[in-house]
Amino acid sequence: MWRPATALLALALAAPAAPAAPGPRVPPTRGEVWPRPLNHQKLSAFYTYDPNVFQIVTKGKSCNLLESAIERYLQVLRSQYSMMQRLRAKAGAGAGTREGEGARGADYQGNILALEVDLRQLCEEYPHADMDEAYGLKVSRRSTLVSDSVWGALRGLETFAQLFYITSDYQDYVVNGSTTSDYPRYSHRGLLVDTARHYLPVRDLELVVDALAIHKMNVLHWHLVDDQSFPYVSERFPELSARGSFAPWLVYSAADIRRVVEHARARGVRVIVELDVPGHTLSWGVSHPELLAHCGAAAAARRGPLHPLQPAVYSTLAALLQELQALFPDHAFHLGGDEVDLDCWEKNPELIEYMRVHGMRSARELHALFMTHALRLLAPRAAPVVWQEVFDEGVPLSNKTIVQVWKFTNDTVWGKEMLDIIRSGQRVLFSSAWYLDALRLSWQAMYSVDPRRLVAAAARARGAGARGAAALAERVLGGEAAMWGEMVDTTNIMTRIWPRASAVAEVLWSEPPPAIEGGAGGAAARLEEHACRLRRRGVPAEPPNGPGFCALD
Ligand code: CP6
Repeated sequence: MWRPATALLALALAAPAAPAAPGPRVPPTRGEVWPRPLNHQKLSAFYTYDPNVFQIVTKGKSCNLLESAIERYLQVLRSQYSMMQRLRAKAGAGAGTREGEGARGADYQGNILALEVDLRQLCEEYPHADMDEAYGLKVSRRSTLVSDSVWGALRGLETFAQLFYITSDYQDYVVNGSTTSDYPRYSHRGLLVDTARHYLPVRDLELVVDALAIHKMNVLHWHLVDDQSFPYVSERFPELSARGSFAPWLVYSAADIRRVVEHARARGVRVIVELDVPGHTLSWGVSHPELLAHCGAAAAARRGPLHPLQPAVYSTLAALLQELQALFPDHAFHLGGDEVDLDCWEKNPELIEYMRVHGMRSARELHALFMTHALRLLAPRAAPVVWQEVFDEGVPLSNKTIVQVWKFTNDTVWGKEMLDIIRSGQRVLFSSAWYLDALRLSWQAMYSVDPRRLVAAAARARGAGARGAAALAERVLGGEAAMWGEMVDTTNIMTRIWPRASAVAEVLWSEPPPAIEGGAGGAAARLEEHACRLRRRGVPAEPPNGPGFCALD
């Protein structure tokens, strides 16, 4: 729905243009891992990969999750190797003059033989908010990957695969010796995907999850329903999607959802569903007009948000929440609460009367009343997530509640907003700087914002000491890049997301550089390699840096 607030935001987002990128190409790095590991030492010694020789074996604990991940990564290496073979064949004469292994130089150490995976603890079933993702990796002829948790093993396997590269003469697929010890700075590293403004096929959602895993991102935030469509097939209320979806087949059944959740689980990715209430719910009204408030006295008056005094609203919501919490095992559940059309409620005679009787000065208090009731409908174990308005409007929130900051203002305001939320006892997710639908936001713009740094700066500005500021900043759990769906569907969503969201992934996993590193090993060069890596792994990604090329088959 187009409203002035959104229009202003769109203008604000249109202002800073991406740096023009003419001139010489940015040469890609080779075998640099994205997001950059916290500690990584690379040797000049290198090994060739031969699919007939190389194997991955488990040494410690194992489980289906780990075994199938190992199979997937063996397949990644095999397919990259055959891409190299095709390039070698096409490079043809001139490139083929090199003779024997001697030509590979003094650092060449022969074939890499194996990776031993040493998992120290039993596997967990589902990824979760406090999962351990740390791992250690040593690459040599016989490489080792050590982790306490299966999630760390998954992250380490991804790093291992990314260390391999096709040589500049297209003759070999190789890996350098190295040692890595790595873990994430932020525990919540997510991407929002909106399946209500345009439908996305389940296969696309799975590909998005594959891409998240490549980035060691661990949350798919599924904005399932909105004004424009209701694609979720409810067991209790099938009419919601039967009448509220774009078309009868553009829906998500329970089986579809289980498929996405399982695909994500296997890759260490949590799926957090959002059922956005009480605004952004016009699609509910196609089959259930009685659930929406009229914005006026006349029967013909326009309908707005859910009716905050209607018992059927809460019984319907309770049933939907119960179904969705059974389908989505993650404890976090996003209830939305953003952009509620309070003007509409203020025009409704019944609500005007209620506000008068209860001494409410604004419809903000109705929003607070609605959210308070809605939050109580979640299971006791749930960790509720809400958009920032719910905090701004004074809804009493438990300390388990997570508040997601999204408004696009400026970094001083973002820092203050996050600090206020933290001081009130809640934890924070940050999205404001990471709108992928804003075409003019470059990867550099996304890369230069670190939410903890903003909170620490806001705390210092209010007189906190360095240690106090750092402790407050710790309450930022992480953030999410947001791919709102108005202007994307299956044709263009991947290149709209990648590789700009790669910048967000690195902010959230790695220590942020004080400034974007330039030069040969800098972020641009590494992203140049990474975007091509994404394409070779089947993820469409647009060129990040202007002129250049990606060697594919
Ligand atoms: N849809 C929903 C949206 C937005 C929000 N909620 C949104 C509005 C403006 C901008 C970005 C996102 N499209 N349901 C706000 C969280 Cl700039």
